[in-house]
Amino acid sequence: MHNLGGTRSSQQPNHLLLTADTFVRTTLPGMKACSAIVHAGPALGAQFTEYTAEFEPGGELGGTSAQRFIFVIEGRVTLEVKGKSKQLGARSYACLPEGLQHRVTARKVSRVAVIEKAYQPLDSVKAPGLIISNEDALSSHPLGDDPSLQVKCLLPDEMSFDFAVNTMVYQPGAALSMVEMHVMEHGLIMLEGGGIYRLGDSWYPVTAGDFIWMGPWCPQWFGAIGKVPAKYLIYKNWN
Ligand code: UGY
Ligand code: MN
Repeated sequence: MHNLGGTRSSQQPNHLLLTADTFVRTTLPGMKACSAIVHAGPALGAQFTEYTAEFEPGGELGGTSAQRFIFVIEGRVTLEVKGKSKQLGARSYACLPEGLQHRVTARKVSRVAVIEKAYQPLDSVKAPGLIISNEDALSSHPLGDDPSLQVKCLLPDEMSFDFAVNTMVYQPGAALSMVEMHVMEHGLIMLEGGGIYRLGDSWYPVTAGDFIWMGPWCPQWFGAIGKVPAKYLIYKNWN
């Protein structure tokens, strides 16, 4: 049915909600048999770039001059780096330091969240090395004292990392205990379930597949609604 121009997507000065019905695909330089849904980038005012890469069989990601974080949402990709080849299935991820030559290819249809950010070095802190892991291998901790809201930190809590990527799982009915306002910006992909996201002075229904950008100090709150847990992958600039 025609939606008569209606969508949940919304662009505001300090936040952006992108829903699947408004996704436009493009090919980024170097991509082969692969397209990108660009969610956030400098054109928006963000200090990082985030996109979902959709691979066809034989697909390949282009290069980047920035550090790159990849998280496999669906399918399987091959990461070739430092002379080794690693298979990354669902929920596997890698964090590739700036300047590290690598290839990301897929033999079957796959979807990968990609985050790229120019590294901001700190005096006397060594830049981080390569990280390859799977979310399933990590243990979670409650946010604050709420066991119904579990966080997994995908990157080590070390000053060498200038960003963090976490997954957050809310049991139905669980919510952030406060409206957060902070200097860090966020890029968020809803992976499962849904609920209500407060962004600025608006409350949005959100569901799996949506993307949200939150600018610095954007008022933010989430409550999970539905019969299944809500889960999202969230980036923030850090340290
Ligand atoms: O890490 C965070 O700032 C996180 N609690 N924010 C969010 O879920 N919107
Ligand atoms: Mn936050």
